[in-house]
Amino acid sequence: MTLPYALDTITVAQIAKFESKIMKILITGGAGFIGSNFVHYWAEQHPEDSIIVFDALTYAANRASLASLQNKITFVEGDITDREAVDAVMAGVDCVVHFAAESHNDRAIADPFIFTKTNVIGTHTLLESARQHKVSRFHHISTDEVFGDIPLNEKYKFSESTRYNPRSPYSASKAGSDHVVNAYFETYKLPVTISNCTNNFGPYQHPEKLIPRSIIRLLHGQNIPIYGEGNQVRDWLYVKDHCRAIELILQKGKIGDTYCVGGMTEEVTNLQIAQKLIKALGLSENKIEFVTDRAGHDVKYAIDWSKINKELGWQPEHDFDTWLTTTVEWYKNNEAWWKETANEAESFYKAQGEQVLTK
Ligand code: NAD
Ligand code: TDX
Repeated sequence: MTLPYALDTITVAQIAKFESKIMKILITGGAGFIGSNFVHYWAEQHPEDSIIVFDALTYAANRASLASLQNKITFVEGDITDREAVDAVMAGVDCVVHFAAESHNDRAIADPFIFTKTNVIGTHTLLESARQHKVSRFHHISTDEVFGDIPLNEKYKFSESTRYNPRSPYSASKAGSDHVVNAYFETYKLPVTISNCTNNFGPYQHPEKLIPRSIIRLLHGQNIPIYGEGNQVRDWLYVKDHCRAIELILQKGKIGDTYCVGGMTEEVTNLQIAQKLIKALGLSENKIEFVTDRAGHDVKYAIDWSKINKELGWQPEHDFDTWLTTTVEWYKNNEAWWKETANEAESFYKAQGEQVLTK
């Protein structure tokens, strides 16, 4: 059997596409948090490109995130597990940037099967369609959670060579998707790249996630619900820094390679984040409560981002505290964007039996 492409041919073709500047870019999950930030970023940085957003508009999507771009993008509502819909949108596409996924750990614990369906079958469906349509680049957005977690007393970090060891239904489904992406590179020479990034934060993040949930609850005069003892550590990455990293990978990344993207230079626990948010909102009283812990809660994630720094010249633009202040301001000024979904998120947590243990 002849392979659809020779690797050298694809590399040259891919470079030619990116140098020619005009590109048809398909962004899956573009109505979600990181996807919508990336659509804004790409439309601003590459106004000549044709942008198609493909999104199933699940509970996690918010059309309002793209409202100001209405005349600059094509929005297609569709499911990445639907091969016919995917084939229809893939025609003529040069580059796929794949964000669409079920992304929330607490929902994966409550209802895991949709995670395997969307994240593994959906990614596989896109890959097969991209192969048939001979796209010049498929970039897959993944997570540091595929590597498992790091004991709190250990100082090592995850890197591109860390063995996969997912511990939750969400991270297992993301790990599965990464393996299928790599298989399409090895077997069919589909020109892929992968980025494994850490916890993102910033505008347009669903109120179910720690930072927006905490800010919104403080704005409502409520407490921040901290799981367990709050000593868990995440490697926070501002979403715009992440968008710049993806752009660099698309422009200069090596086909078939993985890039780890993280943000922090020092460790900050969930409890410390809660304290920083209380201070940022000018509050002084104790606004923290300890609630039911997450099942199988990963204690620490940390990423060594030296590869993307050395090879592509990427680094975060500002430190965590600066970006956290920007984020707090955004939520203060955009209540209309989060009001409804914040109520839905709180109903979800209530239905899961979240209980206050101590204050
Ligand atoms: P999100 O939950 O905010 O948005 C996901 C988007 O995908 C939504 O718009 C949703 O409607 C869409 N979607 C879900 N199922 C779909 C389907 N079957 N077909 C088409 N569209 C579908 O997610 P996010 O936080 O923006 O994460 C984006 C990507 O980045 C995901 O792949 C996630 O695993 C990865 N990631 C996220 C983080 C983070 O901190 N948020 C960190 C690392 C990696
Ligand atoms: O109310 C809360 N209280 C709390 O203590 C919530 C919502 C979370 N937490 C804790 C759990 C985690 O230790 O805060 C930490 C962050 O939780 P999330 O915001 O739910 O993120 P996390 O589970 O770490 O996963 C995120 O980063 C990696 C994204 O949701 C994933 O999609 C990504 O892959």
